[in-house]
Amino acid sequence: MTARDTNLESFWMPFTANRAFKQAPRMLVAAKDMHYTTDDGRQILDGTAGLWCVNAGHCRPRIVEAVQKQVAAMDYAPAFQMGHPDAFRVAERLAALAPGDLDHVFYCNSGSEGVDTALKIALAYHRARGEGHRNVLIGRERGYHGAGFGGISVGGIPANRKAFGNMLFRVDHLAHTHNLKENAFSRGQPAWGAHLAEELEQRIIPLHDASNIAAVIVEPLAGSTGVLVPPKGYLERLRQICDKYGLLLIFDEVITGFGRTGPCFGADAVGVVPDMMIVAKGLTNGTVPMGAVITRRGIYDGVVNNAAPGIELFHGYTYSGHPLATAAALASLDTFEEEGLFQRAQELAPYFEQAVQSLRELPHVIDVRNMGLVAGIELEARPGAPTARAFETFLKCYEKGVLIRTTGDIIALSPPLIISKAQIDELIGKLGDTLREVGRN
Ligand code: PXG
Repeated sequence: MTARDTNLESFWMPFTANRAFKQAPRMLVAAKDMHYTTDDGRQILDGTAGLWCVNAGHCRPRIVEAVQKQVAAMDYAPAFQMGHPDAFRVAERLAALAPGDLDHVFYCNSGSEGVDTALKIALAYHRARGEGHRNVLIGRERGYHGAGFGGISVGGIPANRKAFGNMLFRVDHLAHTHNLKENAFSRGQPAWGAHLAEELEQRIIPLHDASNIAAVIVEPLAGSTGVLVPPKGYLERLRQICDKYGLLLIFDEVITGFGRTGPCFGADAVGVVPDMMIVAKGLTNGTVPMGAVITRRGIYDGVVNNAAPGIELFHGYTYSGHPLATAAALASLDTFEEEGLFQRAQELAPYFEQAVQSLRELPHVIDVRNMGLVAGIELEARPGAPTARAFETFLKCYEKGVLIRTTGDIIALSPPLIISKAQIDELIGKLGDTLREVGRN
């Protein structure tokens, strides 16, 4: 049976226009390094690292072998009241990689679970210190924190919220930092916008009172909502205000983790140490689902040491620290390190910037923004048909053999960090050709 004979009806696809897809499916059947192979045998250059996760490129031998070996040696180990060595080893590696004293690691299986875990740890931490009244959670407009109820509550993407009514109710949102009038075509972090952090101190803290607020959660660079690069000084200012009022600062590094913005974490790129970081995606190079929350030592100590004897935190998942995931994580971290991929991302960033910024003259391009190996190209919406222009660009790029992502009328590029200069030229060249064609209407 070939992929073409597959019955497509039963699979309810996530975040996908199911009816349109099933009319004209786009099927991938293999992957290697920078390319996918389609079911009709075409090679597709991966401009998005899968869904922002395959940072070291596809089917890298070290990772493949580690997972193959692990599945034959021990397929599963109970996550509660039992352990296996690799779970501790990955935690130790992450503690060494993470900035400051973020040195304790709680495992889950996805970014969405990581967000729920971090929010719950924030609440448990305050409660353990006798401050259970701190239970308001502050997110940000245009934030994406996964698809769970916690994540959509602190998240700020209307389409992800409107059908679902019930949310966490003790939540407020900062304004987002996107402003085309001030920041269009900025290269790297925009100069304008640090002052937007003041809203936390000037509006949100007085409204709820600091004594009721548990945490502020933001993506260092907002990915899903269209690559919103943090203004210079903005995250630094959030850190100062959180410190002043005892609020925990959570960085959702699901996209920014593992070299996307250049250094290992977005936190490193801006020199800010959050209280917790959520990671997923690149942690296993996308091969096995895995997420983790990395917390400062004081948070672990606060929850664990203040608890009565016995289980300290009533939270966790059957697959927390799954042996296949930890094998994949160790091999991925080894690959990043051995190949110097974060260094490579930093070295390639100026070339990538030059290439993406060359798109600015093309029809309907109203912004190009970039940081590390991630870029957003914003198109003017077609009158009466928002998202159509970008989606048509996506479809035509796929026909030409390159994979891009779109959100609304924004194109996102986030290639594996192993991309070559020639492949950057190919990606941007084909995207440019497509924008010229699509721009005719
Ligand atoms: N936080 C952030 C910042 C994310 O970007 C999640 C949490 C949720 O992760 P899981 O593993 O539960 O999906 C994400 C996920 C896209 C796109 O192209 C982005 C994500 C997932 C799929 C597509 O914008 N981000």
